[in-house]
Parts: sequence; structure tokens; C-alpha cells
Amino acid sequence: MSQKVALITGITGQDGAYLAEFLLQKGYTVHGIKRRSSLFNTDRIDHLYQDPHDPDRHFILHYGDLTDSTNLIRLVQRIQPDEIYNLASQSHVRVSFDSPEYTANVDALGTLRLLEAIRILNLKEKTRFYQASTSELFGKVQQVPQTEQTPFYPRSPYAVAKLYAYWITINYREAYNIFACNGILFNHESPIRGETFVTRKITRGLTRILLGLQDKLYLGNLDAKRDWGHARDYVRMMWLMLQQDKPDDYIIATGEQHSVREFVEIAGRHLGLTIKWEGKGVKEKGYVSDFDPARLTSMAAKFGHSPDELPILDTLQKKQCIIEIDPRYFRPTEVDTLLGNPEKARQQLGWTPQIKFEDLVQEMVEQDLVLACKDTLCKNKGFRVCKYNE
Ligand code: NDP
Ligand code: GDR
Repeated sequence: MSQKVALITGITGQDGAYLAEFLLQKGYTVHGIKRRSSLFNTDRIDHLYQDPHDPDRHFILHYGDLTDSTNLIRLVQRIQPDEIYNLASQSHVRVSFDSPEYTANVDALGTLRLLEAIRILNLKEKTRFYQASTSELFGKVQQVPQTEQTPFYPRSPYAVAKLYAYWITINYREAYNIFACNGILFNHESPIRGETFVTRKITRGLTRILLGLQDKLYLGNLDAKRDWGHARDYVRMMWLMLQQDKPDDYIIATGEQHSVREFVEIAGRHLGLTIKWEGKGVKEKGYVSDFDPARLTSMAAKFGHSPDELPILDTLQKKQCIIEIDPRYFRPTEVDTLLGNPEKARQQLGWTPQIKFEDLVQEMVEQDLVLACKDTLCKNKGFRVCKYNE
């Protein structure tokens, strides 16, 4: 059988990177669309890079943008993909309130542009299409847990744009017989999650506070609840959906839910830190109630960092306030709770998540500790350390 060819939009993002790795391991030739940027933006996929002069390369990047249909049509024509995974989007819910029109252009119309490319180029017999749909479609939830039958109630410009993308994917499936699927994925995280999503913000923030690189972590709604899985588990599902006899839509979730507050507490625990909450509403604060440095030093040692290299926490005081609420992170309309029922995926695709929530948090905390150690070493040697914060 000849090698399959996949095109991934959003290849520089969290899911794009995991999916590219997964498909390359399966023997695919993987093409990806990256945006032109004034800085390098391929950090997550640099380990997959193959020199363009290599005649036998299987990983190929192209410049492009979901807002540019001429570019998309040209690329689809040239690549003739067997599978398109549409992962590109302005994916930040809070930011979508600031840039609603751009979000609609990319997340809603971008999906239409790709489906049109398949139609215009007469590729409907050849090219299968995966759309990155989202649990945000359920928004103000009408049923708990959410299934494929639960009515949608989007609560942000992001979710409304994704609702269009969801339905246009189904419409092109029904109208033109395109093999097109929606994966309705609940939140999934990893050590390469974008730094401004809450889980990564927490694991990065806590590790940096413990190493003295940051004073405080400012968060929004601590009571929001999410069904958090691991991205590596979820990209496998994207592929599986496109290998079925018939196209369909599936919920991918763990069926387990935690609040942002719990996430903070569990991440802290992995680092030997116990947090105590005091106050209410925007005045609520998180204080250090206990800290066991041995936990942190042994985690750092696991990755080759000795305690002498890292001045771990001479600075951290008991009762020190390390978490505060900043209303900037509130959303005009919030999604309070999401919990998915992945029964259909389990029955029809044989899928169950492999990575447990606790292991996800531990992996994220460990990898952010490694990055914080690296920054500490640079700082101690007099090199500039950037303060990337939101
Ligand atoms: P990321 O934000 O990590 O990645 C988004 C990707 O889209 C990046 O590669 C980004 O490029 C690219 N992108 C953004 N705008 C454009 C544009 N105009 N043209 C081309 N590319 C663009 O998202 P995730 O990997 O977490 O998510 C992947 C998809 O799944 C997204 O569509 C998201 O909305 C959806 N989703 C994610 C969930 C999650 O929990 N992670 C859950 C459900 C759905 P650049 O790197 O240059 O910014
Ligand atoms: P979400 O993820 O909006 O669910 O969208 P995010 O991590 O941004 O927020 C989750 C919940 O945490 C609350 N929260 C904060 N969020 C952020 N970003 N920053 C904070 O400081 C903070 N404090 C509390 C939020 O209010 C929210 O309730 C993600 C994205 O990946 C989407 O693209 C995807 O579609 C959905 O998951 C499923």
C-alpha cells in the first residue's frame, strides 16, 4: 500500500505537534501549514524537522493561513492529501471576546474554506476531513454529562464560531458526501499546552514561584470545572475517526471532572506545597500552608538538577500569599462546568483514555520544573531570562 498523505492545519500548536508525531510513526507523509511570524514559531515540532534538501523527507511545512482561501486551495491541490486534520484556530476563549471577528474568520470561515477546497478540487472521493470541534459548544450546559445528543448553548465568540464549523462540516458531509467528522473534544492538556491556558499557567506559575522566578500567580474563576484529559490520548482519536467505514461525530472526554481550584491544589501537592485559601470572591487568596522542599529537590534530581545548583526556596515563607484573583481573567459569559460522556467513542472506536488525571498533572509539573530550573541556571550565570507573562 502506498504511503498515506496527511495535511495538518495548526501543526505548530499543541495537538498539531502530537498528531504529527503520531502520524509519522504510522508511516504517513505529513504536511503542515504554519503561519508567517516575525519570530520562529515551530518550537513544538522542531524535533520532527527534516531538511528540505532531503529527497526522502516525510515532514513538510508550508506557509499559509486559514483566512486565505487562495493559499488553502493551492496547497490542497498540490498536496492531494488523503486526510486533512483542521486543527488551526484562534483557540483562546477569553481572547475571542477581544477579537471576535478574527476568531469567526479563522474558526468558522476557515473550516468552510477547507471544505470548499475539497469540493472545488473534486477530492471528495479521496480526501477525508477531521474538524476540531469542542466541548465549548455545550457552554451553558443543558444536560450532565454531555453526550452527542446534548443540545448546544455556546457562550463565547469562539464557541459560536466553532458551532458554525461543526454544522458546516455536517452539511458538507450530507450535501456532497465528503467523509467529514467532528471530534467534540473536551479540554486536553500536556506539557506543551499553550502557557495562557489555565492548567499550564498553574504548573508553570507554581514551579517558577518555588524557584523564585515569579512572585505570584494571578487567576480568574477558581470554581470553573473541566473534564481534563491528555492531548496524546486525544490525537489518537482524531486519526481513528477517519479510519472508520462511515463518517460520524464523537465526543472525546474522560468522564472525570475537577475544578481549577483542585487543579492548583493537586499541582501544588506534587511539588510538596500545601495551599490554604482565605477570603471570598475577588478577595480570595492562596497562601503557603506547608512546604516540603524534599519533594521538590527529588523531582529536580530526577532530571539531573542538584540542590546546590538551585537555591530552592530560601525565599518561600509560610503564610506567604502566592495566588490572587485578577478579574481580567473573568469571561463576560463563563462556562461553569463541562463533563463529557465518551461512551459512543468507547463502544464504536474502542477508545478509553490511557493517561490518568494525576499522571497528567505530574507530567506537566515535572516538565515545567525542568524549564524553571533551566531559567534559574541561566539567571544565576547572568543571562537574561524573559518574563513571559500575560
Ligand atoms: P493551539 O492554540 O495550541 O494551536 C492552534 C494552532 O492554530 C497553532 O498552530 C496556530 O498557529 C494555528 N493558527 C491560529 N490561527 C491561525 C490562522 N489564522 N491560520 C493558520 N493557523 C492558525 O490549539 P490546540 O492545539 O490546543 O487545539 C487544536 C484545535 O482543537 C483548535 O482548533 C482548538 O480550538 C481545538 N480544541 C482544543 C481543545 C483543547 O483542549 N486543546 C479542546 C477542543 C477543541 P501559531 O502557532 O502560529 O499560533
Ligand atoms: P477553556 O480553557 O476556556 O476551557 O478552553 P482555559 O484553560 O482557558 O480555561 C478553563 C477554565 O479556567 C478558568 N480560569 C482561567 N482560564 C485562563 N485561561 N486563565 C486564568 O487565569 C484562569 N483562571 C480561571 C476559565 O475561566 C475557564 O473556566 C480550552 C481551549 O483549549 C479551547 O480551544 C477548547 O475548545 C476548550 O478548552 C475545550
